[in-house]
Amino acid sequence: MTLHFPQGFIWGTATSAYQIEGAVKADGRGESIWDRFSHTPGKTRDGHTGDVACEHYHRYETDVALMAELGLNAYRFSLAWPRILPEGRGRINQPGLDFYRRLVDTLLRHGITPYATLYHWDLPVTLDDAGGWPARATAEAFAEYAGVVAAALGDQIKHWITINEPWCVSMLSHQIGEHAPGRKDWPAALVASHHTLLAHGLAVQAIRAASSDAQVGIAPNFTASVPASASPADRAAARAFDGYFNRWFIDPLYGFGYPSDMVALYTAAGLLPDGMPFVQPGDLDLIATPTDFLAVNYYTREVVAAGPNPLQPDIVRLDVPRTEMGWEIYPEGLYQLLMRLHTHYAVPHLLISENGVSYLDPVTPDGAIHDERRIEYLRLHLEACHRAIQAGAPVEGYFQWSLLDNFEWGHGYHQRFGVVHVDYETQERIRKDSFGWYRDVIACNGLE
Ligand code: IFM
Repeated sequence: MTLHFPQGFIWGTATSAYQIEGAVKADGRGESIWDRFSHTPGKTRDGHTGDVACEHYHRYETDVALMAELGLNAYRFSLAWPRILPEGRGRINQPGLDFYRRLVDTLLRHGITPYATLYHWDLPVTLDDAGGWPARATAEAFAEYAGVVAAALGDQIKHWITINEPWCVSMLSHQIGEHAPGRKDWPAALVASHHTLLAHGLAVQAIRAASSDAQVGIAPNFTASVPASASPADRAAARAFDGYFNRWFIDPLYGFGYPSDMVALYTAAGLLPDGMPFVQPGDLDLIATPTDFLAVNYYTREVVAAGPNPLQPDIVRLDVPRTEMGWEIYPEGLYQLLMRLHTHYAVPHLLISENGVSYLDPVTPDGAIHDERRIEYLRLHLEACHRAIQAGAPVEGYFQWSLLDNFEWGHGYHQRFGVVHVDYETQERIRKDSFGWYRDVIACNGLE
């Protein structure tokens, strides 16, 4: 049976600056927290860094040609803040803006609509040295940066995503410490989470002030949280995990404020020792400023059982097929998420801004890459997306993660999410089988 997507459906791929650009010292780019973190021994696997990555900074024309061959009508990429404001605020580095102008010109020439993410984790180090995301000033600096970029590029870029994955910006980076800047301070992470959302709200205003026809959204990452059993304890644990990972971010964005059950749990655990004085009058209204779309990043679920305390659940590892990242393949979670955003949060416009999978399929002697498992993963998730659309969820586009194999943060180059294989020795791009499959999906606007 053919599954047709609505007419005008947006078909894209997604990438981010630090993961593909390389050229970290080119044309006046400043240093970011990921430059510093990846160059700190022990922080990334085998000490990999984004210094060279896919050399996209110099090879963007080749990469846009691949996008055109795929038939994409949209491309999501991120701008590197330290290329544009090397010190985080103040001085503008024109060559940094010029690079994105060249990229966007090339996209538009191929009929590909640019979706620009402003923050995909490469905070200028100067701002981190001044306190980073736990400091309110970082949110204000972000708004300044957003205004500069929208004023400079808003004539051509009409779609903006403020922050990629606020859970990662705050929790993964400040509580768990796996991502730059690598802190392990839960109270500071909660403050950082607020400033990340505040930065989004301030940036929505700054972008709209600079570019009146801009469409703006944010891209939280969601993980389905499923109780390991029907026991009240496991259900409560799954609810708390959902609060920690999902509701803490989406509730304030849609006007519900911070979830009171989570505030109570964090308070009981001593993680909000002074309450929440960092939430200043007016902040929640700013955060809940209506946006033009919600961008959704979705990959997997966690199966959750009661643990030593409500904030430390046991994550149960079922014996099920997993991706190279160890993530369970759970397309039903995408369907449920889209329906929940539609029914509970009443989100009027939804985009799937990331969905994809890492597998390490070899290059065969004939130079091909037979990544059937990626095709299957993408197919299952597109089916889930289609089912949600049929059930009324206003899903308007899908951005596959990722166009190219790239620097997968702490995993370095040991994970490969691309529909295009990158040989990091030669920078050769090799189309995987999934590339042809996705091209066919786009060409017929659906799944055969
Ligand atoms: O590569 C990342 C991306 O930067 C953010 N979302 C998840 C992807 C896969 O881990």
